[in-house]
Amino acid sequence: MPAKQFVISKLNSSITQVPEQGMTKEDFIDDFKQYYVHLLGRDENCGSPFYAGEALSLAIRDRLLERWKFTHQTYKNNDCRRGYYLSMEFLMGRTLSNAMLNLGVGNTVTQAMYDLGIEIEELISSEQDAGLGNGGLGRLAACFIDSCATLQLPVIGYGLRYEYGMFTQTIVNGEQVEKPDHWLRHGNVWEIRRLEYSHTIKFGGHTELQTDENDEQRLHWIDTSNVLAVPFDTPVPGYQNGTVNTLRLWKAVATEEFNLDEFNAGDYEEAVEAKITAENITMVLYPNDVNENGKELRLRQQYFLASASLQDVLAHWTGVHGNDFTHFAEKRCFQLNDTHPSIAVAELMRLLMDIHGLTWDEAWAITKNTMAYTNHTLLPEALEKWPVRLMQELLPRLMDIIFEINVNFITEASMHWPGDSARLRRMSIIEEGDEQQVRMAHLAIVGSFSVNGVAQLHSQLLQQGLFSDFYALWPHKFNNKTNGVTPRRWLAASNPELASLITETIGEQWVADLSQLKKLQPYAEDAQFRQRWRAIKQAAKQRLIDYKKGKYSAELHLSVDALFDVQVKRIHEYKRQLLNVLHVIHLYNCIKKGDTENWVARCVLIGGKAAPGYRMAKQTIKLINNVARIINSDPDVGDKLTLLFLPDYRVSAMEKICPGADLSEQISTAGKEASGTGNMKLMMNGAITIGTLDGANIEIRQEVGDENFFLFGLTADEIEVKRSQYDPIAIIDQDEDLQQVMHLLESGYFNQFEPGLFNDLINSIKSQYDPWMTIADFRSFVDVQKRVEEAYRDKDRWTKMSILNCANSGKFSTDRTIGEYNRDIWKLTPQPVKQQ
Ligand code: B0W
Repeated sequence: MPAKQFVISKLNSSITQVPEQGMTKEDFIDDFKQYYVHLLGRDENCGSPFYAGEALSLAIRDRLLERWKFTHQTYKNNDCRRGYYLSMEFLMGRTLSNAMLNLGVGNTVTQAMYDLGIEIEELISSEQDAGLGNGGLGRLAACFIDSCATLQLPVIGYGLRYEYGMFTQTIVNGEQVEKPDHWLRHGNVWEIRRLEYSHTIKFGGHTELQTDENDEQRLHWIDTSNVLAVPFDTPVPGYQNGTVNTLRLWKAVATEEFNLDEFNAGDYEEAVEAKITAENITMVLYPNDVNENGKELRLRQQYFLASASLQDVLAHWTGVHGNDFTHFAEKRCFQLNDTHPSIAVAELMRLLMDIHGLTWDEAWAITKNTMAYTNHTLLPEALEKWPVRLMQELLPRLMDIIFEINVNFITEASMHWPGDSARLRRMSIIEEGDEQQVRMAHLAIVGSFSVNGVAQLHSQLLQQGLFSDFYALWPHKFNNKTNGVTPRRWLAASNPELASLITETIGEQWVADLSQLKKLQPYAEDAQFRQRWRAIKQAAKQRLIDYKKGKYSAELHLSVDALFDVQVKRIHEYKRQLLNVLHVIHLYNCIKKGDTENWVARCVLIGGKAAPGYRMAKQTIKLINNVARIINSDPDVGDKLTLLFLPDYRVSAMEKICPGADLSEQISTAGKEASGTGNMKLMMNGAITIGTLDGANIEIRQEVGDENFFLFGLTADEIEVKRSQYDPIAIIDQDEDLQQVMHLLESGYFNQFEPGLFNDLINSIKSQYDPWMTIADFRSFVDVQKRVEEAYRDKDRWTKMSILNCANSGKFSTDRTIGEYNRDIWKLTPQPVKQQ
């Protein structure tokens, strides 16, 4: 229910009379004290940085709120076309330092806190990560909304406000142990609850034909269990441009009438249970990443997000245009972040027909002209399917609509391929079999005007493989949008020393136009510049050591002169952390054999979470920790080699890791990593990639040149050709180094008191059916690692490569990615916001 107009207009007039909050150091000190003392009730005796962080965040938030309001007004006044990014994940991380940077008050605020005897870094570090995502897909959504605001595009992010985000990972006896992440325990100063924009979401019940007042028959979805969707808004500031967009996250709340009914019937327990069931919907993020899932609660989450967001957009529309949807498709556009919110296709049909009275054809024309779908993975285990039975039970009206969409679609496709029943069966939205299933990707493709992959190779593989039938039918729908990362968080904020050197050298425009980094290229030849670059990298490595040493044992042999070799990402077989471990064992074996001529000291850092039910991934973590324990305590090794598993890898950890990385491990089986985005963050911070021709690695290599990239491994085509005669045992037999590595592993050297512990892992890579073909790439990986060492020994050469990697990372800004989404798909007009 919108607030009454007269109240708003009064508020408006009074607000414009309030002077804008000041931006001087003194203004921040005043506001900080005000919040610290009067709102939070703290004084100088409170030692915790948490409350000081809250007070400062509130002072910053005030400045965002003003700009937020002006941004709203601008969009409203211009009645502009708008975009909506629907995503089950927004992996935002921390907010304070990013907000300071984008507001342009970093130095002022740092100084203000300093004057109060407070280290700004302490406040920044005291903030909890908002871990509302698994990995790349969720972080991409967060980078995207940062870029939308920076490009001044009218885009709202819609997601779920999970009470518990991605679990906290602890390591006990080398094994991953998951702890719940109750990130909202101490509240969240950045969010604003907007009860007045709540919506009701239906589940269950059944449909019934009823005759309406115009004597028309209409389907009604009745006898449902309802849940309330309550929005919480977070401001999303653009980079120093006055724009503040919105991230709107939905929380599930039991409806009052629902509980009252039960309560009045005298069934208190059932009323409580119903409340718990309802509120469970947004209780916890599923930590599965690209692994198998299919839980009913997950489908409830997906529908809850889709329905709440669409109702919100339609309520706003009818508030301005009444029930006239003639221009809706010209003015609105939805981007579906993978299939997770793709039930939106059917839900928009339902809302337009059943609630707003449009005909099927009118509703379908709107739906297929407003929905766009991004695919993020080719892995079959991640392709979502929902049993028809489950959908009929939970969302009966939606299932009816999906059947009808499918009938119309099959009719269209059969005109294109008359009699080709095998193809039609392949393409159908409904998969036949023991149990009928809804193929969500097919629903998303049929219901959208755009389908994109997230890197060139990935989009090409979609067109030639997974979606080839659809590509043949509708080639115009398909396009590529190579991923990016926001340079604000991933360079300007996380690596301030390097950022200052860059700004001093080429000016400050690179922060909002990353292609400017190219201007650094000539400086790779400047010895003085190289020296400064190297000093900054060494200092970052030292900070990383201090951070790790503070957290773990002090006896570790860590030196800034060692090569910092980094692989941080979700643990998955296709990402081949195992290949990395095989190489580490090989290096260890060389040391033990005394084969250490021209040795380059190396510190291998591996971090990432395994899905709690993914056995092989969890064993990989255990293996890394066991190998680390042996290597790090072997006196023969000393400082030649260190292996570290970094527990609880997350956004704020990556901000610390990126600046200190030398080598970026991107070693997935070719054709399996859709894009990768960690590869871009590391490149931007001057790390050099060792990688396969997979995902965005290919484009990274194109940008930086072959001589500044360490390429190895089979290509995606070669992998598929070799798969049928893959014989890992024969490969092991012919490679002495590999034989010795396998011998160490199989002899139980790393699991002396845990016999047989790694048998499954060992057997998996020795199997001719190993889908990830790890053994196939071992030799070429080890050989190119030799070339890495050779390059690293030549400090000047390495530093040049590092500078050139950063200088050529401009393409991998999400400003470029979002620019392309907008040019090809959304077609929104930038809306500059005037400071009023
Ligand atoms: C994430 C979560 C789930 C789930 O919870 O069910 C399923 C699939 C994903 C997922 N994540 N699918 N692909 C990704 C990653 O997306 C990023 C961003 O595009 C890519 O860089 C990665 O290559 C891809 O694995």
